[in-house]
Amino acid sequence: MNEEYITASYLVHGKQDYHKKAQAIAYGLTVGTWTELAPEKQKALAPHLGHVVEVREVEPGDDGVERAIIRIGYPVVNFTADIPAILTTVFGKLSMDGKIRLIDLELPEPILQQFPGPRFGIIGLRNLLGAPNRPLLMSIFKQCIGLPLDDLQAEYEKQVNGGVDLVKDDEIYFRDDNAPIFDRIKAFEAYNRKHEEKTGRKVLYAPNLTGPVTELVERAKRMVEAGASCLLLNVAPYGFDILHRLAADPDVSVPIMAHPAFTGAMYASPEYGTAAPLLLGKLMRWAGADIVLYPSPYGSVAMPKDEALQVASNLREENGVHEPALPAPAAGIHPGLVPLLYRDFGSDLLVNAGGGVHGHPGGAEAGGKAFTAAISAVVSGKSLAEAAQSSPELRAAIEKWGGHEV
Ligand code: 1AE
Repeated sequence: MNEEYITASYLVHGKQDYHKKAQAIAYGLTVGTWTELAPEKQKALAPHLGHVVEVREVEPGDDGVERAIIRIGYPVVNFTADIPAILTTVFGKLSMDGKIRLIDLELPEPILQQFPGPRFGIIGLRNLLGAPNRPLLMSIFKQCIGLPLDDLQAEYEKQVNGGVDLVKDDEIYFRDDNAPIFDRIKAFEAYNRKHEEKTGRKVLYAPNLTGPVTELVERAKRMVEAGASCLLLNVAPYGFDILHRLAADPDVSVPIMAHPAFTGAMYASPEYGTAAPLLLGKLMRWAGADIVLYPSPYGSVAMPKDEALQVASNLREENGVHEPALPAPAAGIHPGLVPLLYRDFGSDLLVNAGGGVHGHPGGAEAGGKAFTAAISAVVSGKSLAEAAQSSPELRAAIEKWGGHEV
């Protein structure tokens, strides 16, 4: 890769002169007009001039619409090393200019090195949890808004006793007047310690980091000081740069979990916005997420399988600089889907469920046990049906939601 340029790839929809469009982007988003500039001005601005890397027409789809992929090189000297600078340059005004979609970004290594990336990554998380090679399991608090701490504590204990590795707050949990965040952290982390003493198993709790954006780094530090072992952040509503600043701060010394809230407004259209593998894969990882939640190809909020796999690949594959981040393809996941997730995503996967834990006929503890039985089964090459013979919790889950053997 040319180290002098950041390369952005776009999918342009509709018949047009793609070369002219590409040239207009390369000039328009770097030095403005070019050919009309006086020679001395051209000389001064030349280091800042974008260039067309590629224009490739793609086969029209079933809809018959013509499309092309355009790749533009932007001089690195135009940027500060942060996601706001990159997104504003390569897809600021352009994002509003007709049917055009940002599908990829390639950063040269010297720029990539200026992004924090995951502090823990997959290996760090596995070390923290003492779980070297199986898929990890996370449960999500549900129906927590308005509940008093005692009720939440009881729910927390059930989730942990079910055998999960992590418990996260629901991402919509902002008003916690009846169970303030620092009280939750102290209570739940105390239970984590007790649980570890009894079972030897570690559990991480990810409280929702919320509040005015200018206060988030300080608040995160106070949460860590209070004992938080992980943090949940709704990255898109707050902006990628706050994730970057949290991940880069040595005092925010716990894994950061990125929730995909609001990103559907950015990636879901095939013609506009930003492709999910870039948004939820590369950008989240560069900015420092250790774990990234996003829709799985199954369940209630589905993402097409090829996209979901590409998000995971962008989170996990070698990029020469950053630790791999852990994908958590989620939403509507129940134990019967574990074989499909394991087949498609392998071991470096966080199985994540809210309703699939709490909605178990035997309650949240049984829900966790059903998932752990399903995970043990797939890892040891057993079918769900076989595993269900020795796990009444898994049997009940399959009776309720069905089971998918592969
Ligand atoms: C892709 C995000 C999933 C999520 O945040 C969530 O709350 C899922 O809940 P369930 O498992 O669908 O109940």
